[in-house]
Amino acid sequence: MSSDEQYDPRAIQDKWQARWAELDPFKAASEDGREHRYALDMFPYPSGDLHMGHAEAYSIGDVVARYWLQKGYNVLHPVGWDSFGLPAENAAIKRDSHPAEWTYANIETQAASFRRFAPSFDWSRRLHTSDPEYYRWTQWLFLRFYERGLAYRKGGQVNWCPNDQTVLANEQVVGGHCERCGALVQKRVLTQWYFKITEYADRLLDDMAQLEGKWPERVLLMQRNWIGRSTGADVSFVIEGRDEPVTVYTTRPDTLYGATFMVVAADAALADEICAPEQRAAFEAYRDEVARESDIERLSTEREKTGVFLGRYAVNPVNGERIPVWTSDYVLAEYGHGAIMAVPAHDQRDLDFAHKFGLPVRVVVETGQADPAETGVATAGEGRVVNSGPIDGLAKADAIARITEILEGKGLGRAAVNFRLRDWLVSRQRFWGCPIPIIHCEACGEVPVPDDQLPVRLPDGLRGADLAPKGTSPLAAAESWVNVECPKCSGPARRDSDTMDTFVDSSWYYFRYCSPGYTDGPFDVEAVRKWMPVDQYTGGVEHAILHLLYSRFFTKVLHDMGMVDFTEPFDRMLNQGQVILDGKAMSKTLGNMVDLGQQIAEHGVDVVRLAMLFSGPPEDDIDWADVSPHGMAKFLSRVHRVVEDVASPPGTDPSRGSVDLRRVTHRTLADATTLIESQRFNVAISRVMELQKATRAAIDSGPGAADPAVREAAEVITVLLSLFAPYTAEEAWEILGRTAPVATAGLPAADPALLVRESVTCVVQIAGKVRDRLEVAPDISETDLESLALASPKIVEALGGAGIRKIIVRAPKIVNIVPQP
Ligand code: ANZ
Ligand code: ZN
Repeated sequence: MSSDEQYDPRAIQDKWQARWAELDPFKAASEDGREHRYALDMFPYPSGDLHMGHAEAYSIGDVVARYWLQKGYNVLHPVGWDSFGLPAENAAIKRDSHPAEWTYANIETQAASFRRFAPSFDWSRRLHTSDPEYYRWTQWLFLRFYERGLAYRKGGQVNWCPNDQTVLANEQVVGGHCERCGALVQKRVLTQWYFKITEYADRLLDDMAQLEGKWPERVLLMQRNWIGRSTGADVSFVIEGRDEPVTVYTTRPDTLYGATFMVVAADAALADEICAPEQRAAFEAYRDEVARESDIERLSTEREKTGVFLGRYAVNPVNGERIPVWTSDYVLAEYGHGAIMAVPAHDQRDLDFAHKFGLPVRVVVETGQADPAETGVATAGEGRVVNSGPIDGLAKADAIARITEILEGKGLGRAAVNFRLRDWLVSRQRFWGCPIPIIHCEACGEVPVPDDQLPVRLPDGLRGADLAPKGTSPLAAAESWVNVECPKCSGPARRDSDTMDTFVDSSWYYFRYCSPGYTDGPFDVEAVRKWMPVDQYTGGVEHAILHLLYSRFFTKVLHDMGMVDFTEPFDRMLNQGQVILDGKAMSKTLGNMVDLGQQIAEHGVDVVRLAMLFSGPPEDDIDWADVSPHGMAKFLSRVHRVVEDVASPPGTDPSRGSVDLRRVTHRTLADATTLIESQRFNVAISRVMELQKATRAAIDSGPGAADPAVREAAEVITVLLSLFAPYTAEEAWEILGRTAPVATAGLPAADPALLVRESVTCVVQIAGKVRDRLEVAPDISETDLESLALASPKIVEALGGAGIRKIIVRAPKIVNIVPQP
């Protein structure tokens, strides 16, 4: 290319996209002795084309993958689609088509956009979770879970629209109403499939020790809170007129003497069972009201407390006191034992309830704070136990230990642990998902589909209105599909007509990438041993809880099955921020969307990528209004010109070049490595910008374009730029007379001899006499120099403990200390 040719981002995109397709530089290699790295991006859901959020996430993930490539590692950087899910089904109903049509058309659109956006994907490993070759193994895994007792059925609550007569997914419930018709959503109990994730609750918590310092702290915190391990005690209360005592779970057994009433969850079977006849009508009306509330509403501390007296009394096991039993919505049926002892003096919810219904308040922990009965503020802090017989005077921890011991001794209670985590409800009454590979036979019960009959494919022939919900799963209507022979007794049987939550599909896709075409199992154990755990996982913080928890759970089960030898799938995690506009997250309703395709058409891919990466640390939000695509475009064309000006041939030995420029080049190389490894991509880019400036200056007013150091600098700029702006870098590499692709050119090692900063000698005097000489940086600050001087052993010794009257610092040359006389 001649030197007067302009930098044209669009032309180089078309040129290199075609060349890269031929070169295929990003295929992860089979074993070849190099170190491995696995860079994983959260795979996309195919809803329309890629948007700004994708652009950001994949730019970030790509820096990491491309950095590892330049370091010479064998890199696995795959791509695939999370392609089952409700939006495809809704689109199919609306357009009278099949969800696959919408899904695969969108995948092709996204794939084309990805190719243009140019992440360093290994396209040969591409997968779609809705392909039978993939979901065959989702079903296979389901069956292994089933055999281990980790997949089971029980009655579970679903959202039910009484008008549409259908089950609603959580995302179809908006503010308690059906998204389709606006009717008030009800709770219904249906038999559902669950994964027993609670069996792994302790390990999911404890194994987080492996992730400390490698995952964002807030993600670890969210995981911890979601699992919610709490410790306390189970305590038995006798209910008058009932043989079996009722157990309550409490984290504060030290407050047992302060229990002034009991509360049973309105939707717990116990409430229904013990309700006295005269209270039944009130109770049932209340229970129906509660059935319409979400757990979030129920646990809100802002709402006024509601409840009904059940007309019964319980007996406090430690002091024999009779306390009334109430029902309320703030106690949840599914947590602990669905019933609590209420201690209004020390629990705010209980205090609010006591105030509303005129129930007594008794202080049993003296905290020094004002009386809760008067202030309306429960005292939850530390203090000394009072009014509590044998545990009076004890501090909280001792009181808990002592009372638990007493209860255990009398068989009235014991120490207990509770988890907030519930089993994972995996069945969905939906069409576009992975069919559950179970057959129901009247004679044999649940019968797993034999492995050699997998996959259980989705039935053909259903489309459009056939997929609309009809009370049960649309699959149940496909008679010829549903009715099968029992694999065990050959009698008439029916297929399970539910499909799996799409979170099941995404809980194991990263294993599949290690051996995508594998036909003897979900993955080749050896391939997984080679590539995994994932070295870095990049994706949105919106998946910080469920997706990661489920993936961690799957990995632990696979570990217990002997299929993998690690227990955590993702070694490091990076959550990118959001792309926002004028301070608000981009959204269709706010109308503040910026169209990615249009941005790319206007500025080119490299500018968009660079602008995203340069805007700040990757975990921060990007306000597109603050981003300067024009500044980035200018920088790229400056790089282009520097490269065109290089006047020495490829392979020129840089060692005879300008030392000043070489120092900048090697300092940039060294710093860029550290900056990229600590994910400060924006700072790394600004260092490349500085190097570009220094090179420009060397060409224009320094040793000139033919100096070997200029070529060295231009090549380092180009290789570093390939992490952020691959098209411009590739074009530059060609102009420099090198062979494509620049992506695997390799990062030269920084020469330590060129990293040594120059130093100057500083004289340290005491009362005018030279006592020490220090080698310091020429730009050292006065404060740094002063503390360096005072820390010198020779100075400490010479001062001999004398105080200091005055210090005069003239950085970097002289420090003069005037001691006390
Ligand atoms: C008496 C008490 C006194 C309590 C006190 C707290 C403070 P975590 O930490 O979440 O495990 N509780 C127990 N089961 C419940 C349920 N099904 N629904 C709602 N609340 C329930 O909280 C456990 C505490 O929450 C328990 O300790 C119980 O109230 C309440 F000064 O018992 B506590
Ligand atoms: Zn049978």
